[in-house]
Amino acid sequence: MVDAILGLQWGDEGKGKIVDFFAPQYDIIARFQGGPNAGHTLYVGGKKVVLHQIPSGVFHDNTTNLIGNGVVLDPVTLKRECDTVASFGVDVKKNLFISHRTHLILPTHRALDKASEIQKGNDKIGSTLKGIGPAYMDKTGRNGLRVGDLLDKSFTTQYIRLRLKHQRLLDGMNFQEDITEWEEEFFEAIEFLRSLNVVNGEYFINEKIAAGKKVLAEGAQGSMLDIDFGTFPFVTSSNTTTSGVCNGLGIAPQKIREVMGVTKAYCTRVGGGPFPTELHDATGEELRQLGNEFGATTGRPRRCGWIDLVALKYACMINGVTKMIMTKADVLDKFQDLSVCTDYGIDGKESGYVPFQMTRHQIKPSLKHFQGWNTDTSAVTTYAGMPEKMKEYVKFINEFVGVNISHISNGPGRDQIVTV
Ligand code: 2SA
Ligand code: MG
Repeated sequence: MVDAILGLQWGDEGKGKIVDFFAPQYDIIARFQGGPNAGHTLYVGGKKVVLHQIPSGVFHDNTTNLIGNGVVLDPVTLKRECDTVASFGVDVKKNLFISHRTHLILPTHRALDKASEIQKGNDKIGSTLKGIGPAYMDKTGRNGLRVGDLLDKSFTTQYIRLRLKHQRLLDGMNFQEDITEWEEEFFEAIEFLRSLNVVNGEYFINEKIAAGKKVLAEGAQGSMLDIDFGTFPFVTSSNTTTSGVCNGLGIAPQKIREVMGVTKAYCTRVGGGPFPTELHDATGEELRQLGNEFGATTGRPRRCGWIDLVALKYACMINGVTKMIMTKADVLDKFQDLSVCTDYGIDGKESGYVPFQMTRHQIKPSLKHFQGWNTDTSAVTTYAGMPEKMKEYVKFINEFVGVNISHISNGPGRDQIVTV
């Protein structure tokens, strides 16, 4: 049996904390897509840790953590993360497993990512520059190198061949970057990677499922950044939605039970691209400050706005969400008034649909206003103890989207989460 935790917005919904919260109920936590572009923030013994590629279950005893084939893996970042995790006394050689089919991010992928963004100029995606897009291009273009290739004697030859191809592309883009240092680090890191548990991921996970083990699939980024269903081209290069769980781990759809969708009580986006409910005013700034909305990987300030129920309903449909988890509800504690978007005004007409390409239109969100609860909720431990005005807000969202919120996170702490 497999449950999934996925982001329903543009990433940074607080999935890391939620996975960490639910982790004790599972035997295996598995990442199925994305790579070092993710930034999953956890608090372990009061200390902040940001994970990028290692599943967020790694700090729990008795959980097995799997990096699935759908991930693109940067060995350098992985080694650094493993060092961090080891400083908390976790032995990754015991509880971290990596699929042999996982594609590798090479130093030249990162250079290509940078070159592509420069070439796009004002239309740049706002990529995290971790080499994600180029690594997935090499996967679908059938050129990429995989973790399993590391165990082959010809790896260095294959590496040099691919680097040469990248070098030609970079020359064509008139982009030069000295990758000598990256490459040194890369070769050190792959030595380390070889010492980890590289497994036949699809058999590994299916045999565990057959033996009755419970799997939690941990999504990265969010549904609106999905390569197919997100705000293309301002998306990431993987399927961040439920279907990605099947492809990214090698499991069949009927094995998936709960799909837990995580949404903030408001909305943020980092990088370029459309964001209908974005607030460019003091309220947006207040959300950013109160919510500490800065990229966990890049430190970039996140764009902030009201919750977008048109997009949320769409994300629930695509994912087959069975329950929603609302995070950062406490960030709204100080607001007198709140708004939610219930319709898009597209070319003068109201629409409840996410359009083909948001950038083609000037989208004017229709907002429904709510009175804020204006109480400090960060220490509340039961839903009954939450302010009535928050309950009205939650009820409206549940009814609009057609899926219920089952948990509300009211602070970054492990214990700050309330069951509805
Ligand atoms: P990429 O690097 O090619 O995947 O970028 C493509 C777009 O996807 C967005 N993206 C993200 N959005 C939110 N959070 C992400 N993770 C980090 C975090 C980001 C950070 O947790 O904060 O630290 O800046 C993430 N990863 C990718 C990205 O902004 C582009 O719009
Ligand atoms: Mg994040």
